[in-house]
Amino acid sequence: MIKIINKIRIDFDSRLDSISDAKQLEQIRVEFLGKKGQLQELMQGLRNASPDEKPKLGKDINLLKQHVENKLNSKSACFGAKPSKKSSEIFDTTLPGRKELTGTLHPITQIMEEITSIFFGLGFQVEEGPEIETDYYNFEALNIPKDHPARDMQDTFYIEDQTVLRTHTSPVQIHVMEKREPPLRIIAPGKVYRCDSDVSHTPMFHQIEGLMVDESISFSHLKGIMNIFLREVFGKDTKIRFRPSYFPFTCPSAEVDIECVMCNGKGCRVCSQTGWLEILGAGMVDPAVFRSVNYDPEKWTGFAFGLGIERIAMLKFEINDIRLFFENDIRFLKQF
Ligand code: 2NL
Repeated sequence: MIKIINKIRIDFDSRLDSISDAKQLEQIRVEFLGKKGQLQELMQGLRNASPDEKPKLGKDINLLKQHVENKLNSKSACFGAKPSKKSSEIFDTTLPGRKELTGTLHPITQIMEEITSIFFGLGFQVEEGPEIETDYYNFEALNIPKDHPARDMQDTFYIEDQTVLRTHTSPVQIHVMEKREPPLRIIAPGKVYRCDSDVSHTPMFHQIEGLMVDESISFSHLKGIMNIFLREVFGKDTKIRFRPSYFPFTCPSAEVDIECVMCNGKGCRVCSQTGWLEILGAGMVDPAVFRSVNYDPEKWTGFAFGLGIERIAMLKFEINDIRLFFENDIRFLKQF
């Protein structure tokens, strides 16, 4: 049997030397290591060996097996593919590469960037500020005194007695006015917080506020800028109307509507049969606000406006539940 083992070894070595491709290599592998291969046959022959020969013969067969495996493996490196590996492990260098999946901006971020860049083009500077504010910056300086009904309207999250999560981005403009003299053209985009939750309200949402202060700024400037902005976002033929309204920080105040984008003014469920959609609130800065930042209301006038990003995004993308923006379901997000 020792002779057979040596013969197989010599036979294997000379066969391996003569091959020239991976296919022949695989043939040899099957012939020697396969289920019906020569080494398997040797193992079966071992059963008939005498008990004192058996250990030595077993050891020799194992050494031969190792020799065959090692040589097959190093030879296979010459041909690229490794025949001793499972087909799933073979690396096919001819396959095209896998594409890297790229993400997209969140729809809210897209709208924020779009609106910000429109105002940037109109000469407005972008300003940011803290999301945690004092009662003074969120309310007092904006002419919203304690016990004023407007405070209840805002459903404020209180952190401490005099500390709140900002309910609008107006405090940003107060900070800027305290630091700088007019003329001023700024917008303040960011997160705001109100204790409210249903299909059209979430406790955190996004707002953009704008402020323009100079000598002899009038309501016509406000109308002009709002018209340019709304036509840019909703299309150049957008119909726009101003309705009288009330905010403690502006006087006079207005709400600005566009013709319903769903029904083109005919009346539908989205516009509650009115044909109009409320888009933003605006007005001339109340003299009381100017006094709290030490601006002379006799010298300076200005307009301000505020709008909710989620509301704009819902109308633009025809989304009926605001909560979809915050679930971060990839099937929702990849549509934008
Ligand atoms: C709305 C209405 C508005 C303002 C925000 C403002 C800021 C300063 C002074 C005066 Cl510092 N006004 N902001 C003015 C009018 C309306 O927002 O419905 N927002 C979603």
